[in-house]
Amino acid sequence: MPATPSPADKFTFGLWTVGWPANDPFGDPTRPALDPVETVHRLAELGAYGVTFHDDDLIPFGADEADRAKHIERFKAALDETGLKVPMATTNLFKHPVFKDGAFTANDRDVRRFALRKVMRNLDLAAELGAHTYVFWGGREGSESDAAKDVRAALDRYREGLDTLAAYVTDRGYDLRFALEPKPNEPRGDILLPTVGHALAFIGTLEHADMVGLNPEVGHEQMAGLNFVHGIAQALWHGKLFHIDLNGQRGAKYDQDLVFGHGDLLNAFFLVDLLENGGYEGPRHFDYKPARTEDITGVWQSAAANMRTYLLLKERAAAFRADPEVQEAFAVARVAELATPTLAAGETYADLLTDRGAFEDFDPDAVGARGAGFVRLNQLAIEHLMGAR
Ligand SMILES: [Mn+2]
Repeated sequence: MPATPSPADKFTFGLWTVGWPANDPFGDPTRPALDPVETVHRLAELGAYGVTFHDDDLIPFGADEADRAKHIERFKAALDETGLKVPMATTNLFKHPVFKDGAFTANDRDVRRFALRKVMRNLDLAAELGAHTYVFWGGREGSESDAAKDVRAALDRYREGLDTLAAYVTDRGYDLRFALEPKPNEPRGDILLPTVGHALAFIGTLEHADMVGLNPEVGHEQMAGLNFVHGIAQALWHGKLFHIDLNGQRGAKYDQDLVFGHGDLLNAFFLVDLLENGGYEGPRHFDYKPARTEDITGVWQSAAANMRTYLLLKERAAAFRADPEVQEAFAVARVAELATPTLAAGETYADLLTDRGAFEDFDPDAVGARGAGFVRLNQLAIEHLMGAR
C-alpha cells in the first residue's frame, strides 16, 4: 500500500488532538480521556515523527511539584521507548477561568504576570524535551466588546509579554523560536492578531523579531474567508513560516478542526505542493479534532487519515508537476515568467522611459485579447487530484 507514513515524513500531533474527549459547548464528552503515554505509543505505531503538548495536557493545572515530576517522568519514558520527538510545545492560556479576559492582554495586571510565569515554567520543560519551536495561540486575547478592550494598549502588552519571554529564552540559552498562531475569533468574539497578515506586521515591531515567526493553521485563515495557500506563501516569502497547523475547514463558520483535506481539498492539494517545493523543512503538524461522533477506533483512524491524505496529496502534486501536458500548460500560462524582474539587470526607470516597445509601440488591445490559459491549468490540477490522469 503506498502512502504509508514514516518518521522521515515528519508528521506530528498535539496531545490535545487525539486526546480531545469530544466535549463541546452543547454536549458532554463522548470519549474517555486518553493517557499521554498511550498517545505516544499509538502515534509511534502509526508512523508519526513526534508529539506536541500544552503544559496542561501533560500536567494537570495546579499539580504540585512532586506530581508534576511524575507526569514528566512517565512522558519522557514513553518518548525514550518509542523514539518519538517533541519538536514543539505551547502553553494553555485559555482553559482556566483566570484567563477569561486573556493572558498577556488581560486588563487585570496580576493575570498578565501569572501568565508570563506559567509560560516561563513550560519553556524550561520545552527546552528540556528538545523542542525548537514554542507556539503562542492567544485564543483569549481579545474581546466581545469594543468598550472593554483598549486594543492599542493590548498590543503594547502583547509585545511586552513576547519581548520579556524572548529575553528569558535568550538569557537561558534555549534553542527555541517563537511561532504566533493567528485566529480571527472563537473563543473570543474577536481575537487580536486575527490573520497571518496582522501577525506579520506585529512581529516586525518586536525587540527579538528575528526569533519570532508564525504557526498558521489551515482552518483559522479559512474561517476568515482567506486563501491559506496565499497566506503560507507570504509567510515563506518573509522567512516566517516557523511551524504549521494542518487540518480541514469548510468555509467561514465555527472552527471545525476537521481531518486535513476533509475541508477544502483543492486548497490542501496546492498547500502540499507549496510545502514540498517551497523550502519548508519543519514538522507537518496536525492540529485537528477527531469528530465527536467517533469512538476510540475512529480516533486512531482519523489520525492515520491526516497522514495518508497528506502523502496522497504529495504524490498527486508530484505527478501534476511531472506531467508534460502540465508543463506545457504552465508555459502557456507564463507562470515561470513572473520570476523574471520587470526591469532588466541595470535598467533604470529612465531606460524604461526610452523603451518605445514598453509603451508607444506596445499593443495593449492585442495583449488584452489574449487568453491566459489559467482554467486549463487548473483543470489539469483537478484531474491529477482526482486520479484521472
Ligand atoms: Mn482550529
